[in-house]
Amino acid sequence: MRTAGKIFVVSNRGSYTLKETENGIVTVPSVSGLVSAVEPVLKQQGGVWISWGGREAGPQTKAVRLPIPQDNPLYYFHEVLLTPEEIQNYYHGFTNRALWPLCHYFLERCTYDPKEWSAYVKVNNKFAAALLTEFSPGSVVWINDYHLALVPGICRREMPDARLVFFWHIPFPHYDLFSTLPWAREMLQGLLGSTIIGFHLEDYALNFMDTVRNLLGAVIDYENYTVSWQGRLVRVRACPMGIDFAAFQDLAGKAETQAKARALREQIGTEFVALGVERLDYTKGILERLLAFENFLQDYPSYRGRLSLIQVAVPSRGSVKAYQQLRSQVEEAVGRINGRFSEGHYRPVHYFYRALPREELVSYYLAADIMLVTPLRDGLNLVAKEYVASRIDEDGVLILSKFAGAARELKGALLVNPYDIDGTARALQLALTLPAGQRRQRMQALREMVRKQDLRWWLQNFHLGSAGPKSGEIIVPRRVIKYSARQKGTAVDV
Ligand code: GDG
Repeated sequence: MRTAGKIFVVSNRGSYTLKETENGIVTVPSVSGLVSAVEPVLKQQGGVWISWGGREAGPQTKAVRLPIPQDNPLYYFHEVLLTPEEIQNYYHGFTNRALWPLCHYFLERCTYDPKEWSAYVKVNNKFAAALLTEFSPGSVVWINDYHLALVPGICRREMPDARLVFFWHIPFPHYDLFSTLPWAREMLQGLLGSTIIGFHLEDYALNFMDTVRNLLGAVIDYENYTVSWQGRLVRVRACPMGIDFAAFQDLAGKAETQAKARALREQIGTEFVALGVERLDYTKGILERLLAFENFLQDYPSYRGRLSLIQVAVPSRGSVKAYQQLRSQVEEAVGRINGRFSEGHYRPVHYFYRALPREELVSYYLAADIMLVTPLRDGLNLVAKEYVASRIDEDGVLILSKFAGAARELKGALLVNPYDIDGTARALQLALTLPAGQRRQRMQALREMVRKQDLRWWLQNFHLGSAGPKSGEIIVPRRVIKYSARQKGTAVDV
């Protein structure tokens, strides 16, 4: 079945993981920034989400196309099946051991393996083929993230006039780093099949354009953010994703959510509560945060017994060795801190290795005096925005890493360098002693920003709605980067 005038989303993982049971296929919700951002759009506009549901291809396994939700369909889930070799080489391999660490500046964690690259090419062709069976002219195609960089190039050959919007959700690193990838040119050529390529930050967009200029010799117009390549004009956009502010605000306003938040505070039992929530990933700085918390309790003994940290670590990429190692290290640190500082009923760290339902997550946000979002590097970070949107009481302090893309927008947060363990400990002390008036002022400013630049704002700005850019239309960037300065390698925002 084809769906006209709708949106076709393509991404590695979708909103659900599919599991086979005796009673048929069941859907288990997935947790990620991409899902949080994409699903509301699909629910609103209708269409098809093409993604891998986590199942292996096999002689008995047929790819499915499911209505979501099943009883009252808002969109369809088109499953792409991957073979065990593809899962190993494309997913655990090239995307998780090459592209992810590379784009987050962890060059020492990168493995560049030709076998894994071949699997990446093969799987990108699979996704492109699935899209070609679904696509109907006049629709928007929204391709997501570093897993599928080749899809625009492959599809462009078959659909020369299609509007292919690509969004890169993670940082795009500096040319020096990206060019260490042996297949960097192929990746860029794939991406340039898009009509528009979007990034969260101008820095990422500029890194991309510099890399394209240096590696492909494409002509870049830094003033209008366009790339001329093989007779086509590709637009580059920098636009940080927003969240569904109203949805978080509404959830936070519910009596049940507030009751849950109070119950959580009671259960923890301390005067102050700090919170960290993220996928268990080495980019998120969980270990460094735990060290900062340990140093804090060491250096400010008066807070022992008075401050607890809740750390929710959502299981992620558990079959990749680096993630298994991280889990052991995090759990060892939690054990050490609790061993050192527990007393009577007091437990310093409350650690959960699981995902919480969305309603419960919001009650955690409400219960936390301090939210610690301290990634070592992060494309944007939606958790920081969700905390702010949930704080309808205009209280709470956000401690935010300066290496999270969201730090560019979230003025009002206490910014830290997560590598500076003592600096983060000092920020905790500052957050705990900030007068109520200042907390309110900062939270009001944060809420204003997250409310204004919400998901709807982002969709309009990013031309993902039905009124997208016409061919030949030039998109003007929000700020102009001085061309001459950029050519010398330094960006100057004016
Ligand atoms: C990538 C980029 C970029 C987390 N724990 C639970 C839960 N979550 C949800 C949050 C949030 C999402 O997962 C995480 O989004 P982030 O943006 O913080 O991080 P990534 O997953 O790394 O996302 C990131 C993003 O893409 C969007 O472009 O911002 O930089 O790395 O929405 O709410 N949700 C539920 N239970 C949990 O325990 N239900």
